[in-house]
Amino acid sequence: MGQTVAFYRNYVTAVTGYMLVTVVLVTVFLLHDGIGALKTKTSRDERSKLKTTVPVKPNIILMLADDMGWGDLCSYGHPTQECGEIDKMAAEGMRFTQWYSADSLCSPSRAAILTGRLPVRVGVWGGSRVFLPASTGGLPRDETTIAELLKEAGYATGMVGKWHLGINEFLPGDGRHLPHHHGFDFVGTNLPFTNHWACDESKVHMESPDPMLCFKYWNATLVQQPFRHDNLTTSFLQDSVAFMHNNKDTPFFLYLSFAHMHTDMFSAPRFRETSRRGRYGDGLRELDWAVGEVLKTLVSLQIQHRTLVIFLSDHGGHLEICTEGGSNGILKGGKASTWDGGLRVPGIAWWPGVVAPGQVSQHLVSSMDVFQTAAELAGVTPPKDRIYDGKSLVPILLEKTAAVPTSKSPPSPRTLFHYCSNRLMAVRYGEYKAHFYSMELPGMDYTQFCPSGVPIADYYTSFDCYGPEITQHEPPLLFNINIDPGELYPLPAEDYKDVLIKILLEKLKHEISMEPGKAQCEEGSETVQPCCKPPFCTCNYEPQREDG
Ligand SMILES: *[C@@H]1O[C@H](CO)[C@@H](O)[C@H](O)[C@H]1NC(C)=O
Ligand SMILES: *[C@@H]1O[C@H](CO)[C@@H](O)[C@H](O)[C@H]1NC(C)=O
Ligand SMILES: [Ca+2]
Repeated sequence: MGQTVAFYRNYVTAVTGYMLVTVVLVTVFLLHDGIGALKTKTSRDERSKLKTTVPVKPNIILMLADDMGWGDLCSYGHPTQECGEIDKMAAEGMRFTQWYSADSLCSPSRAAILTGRLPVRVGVWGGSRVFLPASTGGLPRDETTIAELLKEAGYATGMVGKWHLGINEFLPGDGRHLPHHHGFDFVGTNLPFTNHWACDESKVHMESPDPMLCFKYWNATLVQQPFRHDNLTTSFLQDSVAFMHNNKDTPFFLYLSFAHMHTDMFSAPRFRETSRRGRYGDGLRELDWAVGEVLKTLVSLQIQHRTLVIFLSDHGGHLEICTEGGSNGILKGGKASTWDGGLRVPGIAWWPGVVAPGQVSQHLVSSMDVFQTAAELAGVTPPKDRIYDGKSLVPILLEKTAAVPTSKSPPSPRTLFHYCSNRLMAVRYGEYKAHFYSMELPGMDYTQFCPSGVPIADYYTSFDCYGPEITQHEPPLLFNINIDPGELYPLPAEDYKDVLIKILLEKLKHEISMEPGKAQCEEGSETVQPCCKPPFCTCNYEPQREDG
């Protein structure tokens, strides 16, 4: 190893001159063309081709699962999870094998999906890396979300489910960071924070739910604290279906963000003990049912041919939660880390008549691509004064590859930057991935931490991006992800000089363009904590609903 490091150092010295020249060139390029030049562009040709093939201003539905791992679905190879509606959606559309989230935790990943930009640019980093109920920060108002972008094109915009992009700023009820401030005209039942494991009603983890962490809103109003789980998914679905009905004649954008598969595990009584995979599988079946109902609604309204539906997870499975943490399949690590298990997610696109059925795409794509895809489909230009990290998926969605993937690698190498908070941890460059830093794996003693498969603590996500759990790699730990998707066999630096040089140049170019947004996850105040009836903070203003 010592020899390799020495070799790498000499090598880096040798290329420093070359890199300096590049710095100058990149700087000149930036000054000359402005930041706008780094944006992805759609050529006129592509656009006119698009007009003839794709309905203009289609509806867009984004369904997001929470913490679902890459290996959790039947269609992604889980050996005991029942096959269901999501797998049918995949069979009728395009299933991506290399879809990457922009971050391995909830808030930053969601900020990136909605803005098409890396969380570090947006400012969703620092402190706890996610928003807590008492956080005073949130998704900054000057960011343009997909909802705001599409409103410009005349879309009706709706949001239902988990938000996790900030709640209040100054007062417990000011709701200054809630979805209605970010372009969503309709906001139904929502969890401004999350389905935390302290919300457990099954007594597996908690005697009783902690109201301070478990609250449900209708639009900007607190309606239930702590929230009940039995009718949660039904409420999300009913609100979504109502929104689709009300807007079937105008283009709409619906963001339906599920509480599943985040711990705690839950499902309505009729889904309990229906999966051979236990509590996790039961919850997944409930989520799966709701996804199927959304697609069926589109078909019954006869608008499926002008609706693109994307199903994603916000990041990988939460491994230290044991059997309640899902599966990342053959990938290494999980939630909170920049190993592929934390970042690679199930990603499915469905659009009858436009996306050919049975497609399996091996293209390297990112959750940040949804923003540019929406912009292209709606024919709107995103604000030009900022850098975007995604690109439109429209050309890929129109591809008609064989259902059986070919051995050809993707046409052009794509570069993805994987962060932990504001620290650049790893760079994916085409088939290669270089870790400059990596996070310790939750390689604990499972008999001690997971008695009977049930976790005793939720500690791993609190790992700091600068703490002792982080290892620096010099030279970077290099893997060929095409050959070694489990990131098990590092490649020797001396044999991959050319690759490392290219990666270092990409990294340098990226770092020059990087202006981190002001950290939003650092500050908090107990005075902004949502609480419906002090001092107990418990209430239920929820009207009776039928379980769908
Ligand atoms: C949601 O709540 C906000 C703040 O009270 C309000 O301005 C907005 O009109 C509400 N939206 C709907 C659809 O009721
Ligand atoms: C929730 O669903 C159950 C059935 O699972 C139903 O009996 C109950 O009335 C529902 N509760 C509310 C508040 O709608
Ligand atoms: Ca999550």
